[in-house]
Amino acid sequence: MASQQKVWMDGKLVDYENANVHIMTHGLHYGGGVFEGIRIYETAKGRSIFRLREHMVRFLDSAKIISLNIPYSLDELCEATKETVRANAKVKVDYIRPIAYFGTGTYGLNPIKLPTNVAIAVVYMGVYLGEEQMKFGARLITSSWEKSGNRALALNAKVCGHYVNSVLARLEAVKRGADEALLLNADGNVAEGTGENIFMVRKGKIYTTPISAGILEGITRDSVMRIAEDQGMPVIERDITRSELMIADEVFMTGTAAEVQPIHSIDDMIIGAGRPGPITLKLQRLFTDAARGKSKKYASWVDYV
Ligand code: PPE
Repeated sequence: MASQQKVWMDGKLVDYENANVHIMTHGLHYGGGVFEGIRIYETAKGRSIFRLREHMVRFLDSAKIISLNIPYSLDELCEATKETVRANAKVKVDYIRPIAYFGTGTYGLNPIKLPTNVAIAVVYMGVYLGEEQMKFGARLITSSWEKSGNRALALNAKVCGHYVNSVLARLEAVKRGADEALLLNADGNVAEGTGENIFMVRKGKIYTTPISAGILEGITRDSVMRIAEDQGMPVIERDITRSELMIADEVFMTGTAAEVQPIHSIDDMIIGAGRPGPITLKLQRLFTDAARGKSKKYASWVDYV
């Protein structure tokens, strides 16, 4: 049965079945592409997109970093995203995946003469690490794989090829029966999860790792930092060690897919009381309200389609 789903590809909406790429695509061979993940929420005023503009700014910035020329403006990308969501009004989806990559033409690593392809697809993501995990907290392991460093990769860019590091760590977590992996950087400090930023609460103060630790500058991270600050609890950005997390009162992760995800344990060591803590729950509630357009203060974060 052909699905009703449509994908935006290089300016046109095509059927899901026809949204394919050529086998000699540079981005497939070498990971030369950039992507985004954006949530769609069902609200009282219909479907909405969370912080669309900020995601598309990061999309263009990621492309700039790898010298990938995206032939669309910020406004055009935002409009194309809305058009894609509208075209899929009847399909059960909650997540948008824009992707741009070096296409086909020449062979070998040098991408300079290659055209750029851009696509925007929608998918159903659901609760990223699972309903139970959202309720009771997820189980983390510390990955044996080191988080790649700032001298190797441009980690603030959301580049396709970077995610091999995350895939290795996620596989390790799954094989060990955990929900998600935490990665440490070359200095031994905490970087982030495979697709989430990390926060800890200790003695009433909230901390998160700095950009220099080799993390993606998360938009959920930014939203939570803003919300916490507005609650009179500014988040402190500084290096965090693995053993600090062990004795934290609360640990949670943030991401577009993961949203505000409480952490139950790290390497079988139970965090705090072993259930989502009060600050985590408060930030989670405020974030959820903001994302669903229920908060006047953060109304500008919500784009109705
Ligand atoms: N770190 C990494 C490495 C990362 O991939 C993400 C997003 C974040 C932090 C959080 O960023 P933000 O979404 O802007 O708050 N990970 C995306 C990919 C997930 C996937 O499985 O694919 C996401 O959450 O959309």
